[in-house]
Amino acid sequence: MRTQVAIIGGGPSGLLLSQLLHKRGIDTIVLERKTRDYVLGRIRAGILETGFVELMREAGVADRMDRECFVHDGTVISYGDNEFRIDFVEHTGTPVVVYGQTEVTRDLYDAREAMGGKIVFETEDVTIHDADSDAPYVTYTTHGQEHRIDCDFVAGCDGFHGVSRQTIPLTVRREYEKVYPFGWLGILSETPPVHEELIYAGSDRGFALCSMRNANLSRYYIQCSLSDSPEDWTDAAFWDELKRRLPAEHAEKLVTGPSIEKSIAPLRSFVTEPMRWGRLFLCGDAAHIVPPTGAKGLNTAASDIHYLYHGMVQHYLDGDDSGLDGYSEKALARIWKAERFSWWMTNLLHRFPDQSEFDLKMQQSEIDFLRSNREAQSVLSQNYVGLPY
Ligand code: RFL
Ligand code: PHB
Repeated sequence: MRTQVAIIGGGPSGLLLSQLLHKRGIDTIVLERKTRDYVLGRIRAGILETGFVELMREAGVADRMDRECFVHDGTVISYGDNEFRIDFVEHTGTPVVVYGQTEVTRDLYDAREAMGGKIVFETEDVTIHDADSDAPYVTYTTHGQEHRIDCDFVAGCDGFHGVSRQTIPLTVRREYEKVYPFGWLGILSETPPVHEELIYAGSDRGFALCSMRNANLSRYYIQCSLSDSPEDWTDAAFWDELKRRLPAEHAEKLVTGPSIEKSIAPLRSFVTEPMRWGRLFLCGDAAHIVPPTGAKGLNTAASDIHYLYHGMVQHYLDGDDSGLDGYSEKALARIWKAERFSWWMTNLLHRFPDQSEFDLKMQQSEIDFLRSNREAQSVLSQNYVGLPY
């Protein structure tokens, strides 16, 4: 088989790139390790920057999103019973959009299938060969049979645990990582959200987040210990702990119900440099991870796809390689800012095991400053709605 761009990974990054390139007449094959249902069963991001929304529109897959999404002009931040609101639109003129990653991915799969896009599921042993030559190729097996795809470029969109990043030799690759000493326990429940906007809640017992997917589907998280497993937490214990971390006014209004999904995500900051090696380009979680506190993971994947897509279009349609040559530097410049913001939001609102009394005072002063200072709120807003591409 031959294609122009072999895409490893059928998550949001790989599918969005495939769909955008297809619209410009550039041929791709997507290789996904799991089944479509498995990918759609992962409950992840909920908040989209407008840059992401515009990319979905450009890809021709925004109709359902435009109909069903919620637009949020701001968010609530609380500590104990004290809360304040930050108005993104007042500070930046831009809101964010609430539309789940599951729905984004479903829309992309539907569009790829409708256009006859080539997606191979349940691929095993995907291996990238000769990425630093002019003739790269990818081999994989499905149902016991080995296949080979010759291509011009390989896009590594296979997430944090994928093979693409590992293909770059350690003599070239430099990795930066911070692992946080806690995780997020998340549940999904068919209950109305406790508040019309998200609530990011710090408390003496740890962080909590009230988010949503739609008018009768809520997504809640609490900071938990890394040694916990979802089975340790009954629904009743989760709701009790969540209420303790929210301002009383919201805790009283919280509608509880059975969880329909419960999982724990560890928190990590991670960046690999460079994001390009020869004809291999890394995108999304394959190249970088942020703790979810700033809602930046999927959104940084989208900015990578934006840069790579435009670089590929320049290459194929104009014979100009400057976009591809500048990809790594340009993508990383935006990534590091999102890394900083996510790290800062995480430090602002979580309880750390080794925090001293002094550290707690610093955290409290930072929250007080944010509450009372317009410029600080503006800085948070600019980062939250997304820095320009
Ligand atoms: P994905 O989604 O991990 O997709 C990679 C795909 O590659 C496949 N794969 C392989 N395929 C073939 N061969 C191999 N060897 C392969 N290895 C892996 C995998 O099966 C998978 O289908 O990466 P992608 O596409 O880069 O997308 C990144 C996003 O999923 C991620 O950044 C976000 O979910 C992060 N995130 C959030 N991001 C936001 O922008 N806003 C949020 O509100 C937000 N909330 C979150 C989040 C992530 C969370 N978790 C669970 C980590 C909340 C949580 C709890
Ligand atoms: C979510 O709805 O899953 C969500 C929202 C905001 C975040 C992280 C996750 O910062």
